[in-house]
Amino acid sequence: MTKVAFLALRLAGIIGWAVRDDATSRPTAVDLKKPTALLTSEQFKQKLRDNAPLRARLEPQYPDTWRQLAVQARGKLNTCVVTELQPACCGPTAAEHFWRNPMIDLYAAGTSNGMRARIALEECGLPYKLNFIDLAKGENRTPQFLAMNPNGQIPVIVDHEGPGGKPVTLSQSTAILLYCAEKSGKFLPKDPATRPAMLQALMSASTDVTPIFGALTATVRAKEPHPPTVQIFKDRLRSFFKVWDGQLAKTKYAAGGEITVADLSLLAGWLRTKGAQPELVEGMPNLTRWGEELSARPAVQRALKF
Ligand SMILES: N[C@@H](CCC(=O)N[C@@H](CS)C(=O)NCC(=O)O)C(=O)O
Repeated sequence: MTKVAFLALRLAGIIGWAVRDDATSRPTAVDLKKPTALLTSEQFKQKLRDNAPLRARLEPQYPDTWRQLAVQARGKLNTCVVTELQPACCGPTAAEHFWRNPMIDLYAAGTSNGMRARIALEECGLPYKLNFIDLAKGENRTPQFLAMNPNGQIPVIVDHEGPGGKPVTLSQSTAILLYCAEKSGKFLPKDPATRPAMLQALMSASTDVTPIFGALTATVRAKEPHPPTVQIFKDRLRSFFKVWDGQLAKTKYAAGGEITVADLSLLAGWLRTKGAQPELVEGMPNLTRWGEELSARPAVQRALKF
């Protein structure tokens, strides 16, 4: 059999499977999207590895289906049509969800605030597309960007299906974090008694740690750095982390025994400080234990790849 004939048969088989999978009258993946590319299994596996938005979109809602998808990618098929195979594997409901559920657009760069927003989207399992904004090139100052955030600051999200089905444009990394938490129902303690501690921890992470890190970075990068000013910000930031280290000696996470938005917020500040000024978080075993545990989470790992 020629290679072309083999691929044609394979294609027919996969599409047939997609149609058979859909036992209801709902539109199938085949109706919604035509196959666009034949991929080798290696290319397909790579696509799965690279496709964080696809994972973010499907994995939380369809963990079993996702595993099935991964298994198929591992060996069963030598070739596949990626646009057909993904929904076909997931059955009609997931297929509809996959093709119809609109994405959130994230405009960000790998700064602490950008990380905070992306960690929120990944951890909350919300489907999104990253639009990288190159701050050095001034991409945050274009008329299009300023229309989304007149302050010219990343991160910004555009949720094409916000409350009431209407689009929402949102800046401020902590607002985005809370928006994602509310939208997904994750990382906000249900018990009202634990909410004050969560709010305090969230504000400390978002309004003490991150702005001081930002001020420190600006003074370090100034054309003519003023060492005493740099030192003031370094001391201040280290003292905040020292308090966090003490807190994390008493509680597993920032606001108690469960991971909340406060942890996701603090993590962004800790990771950036550890990367840029490691001495400011050194010698803090509880903070290190906490930071290493959280940063090993697959969703966080995905969020850090800018
Ligand atoms: N409070 C804002 C701060 C955002 C912010 O400072 N963004 C920085 C990057 S971390 C930025 O876009 N700077 C570019 C500029 O101001 O020109 C938030 O939490 O999102």
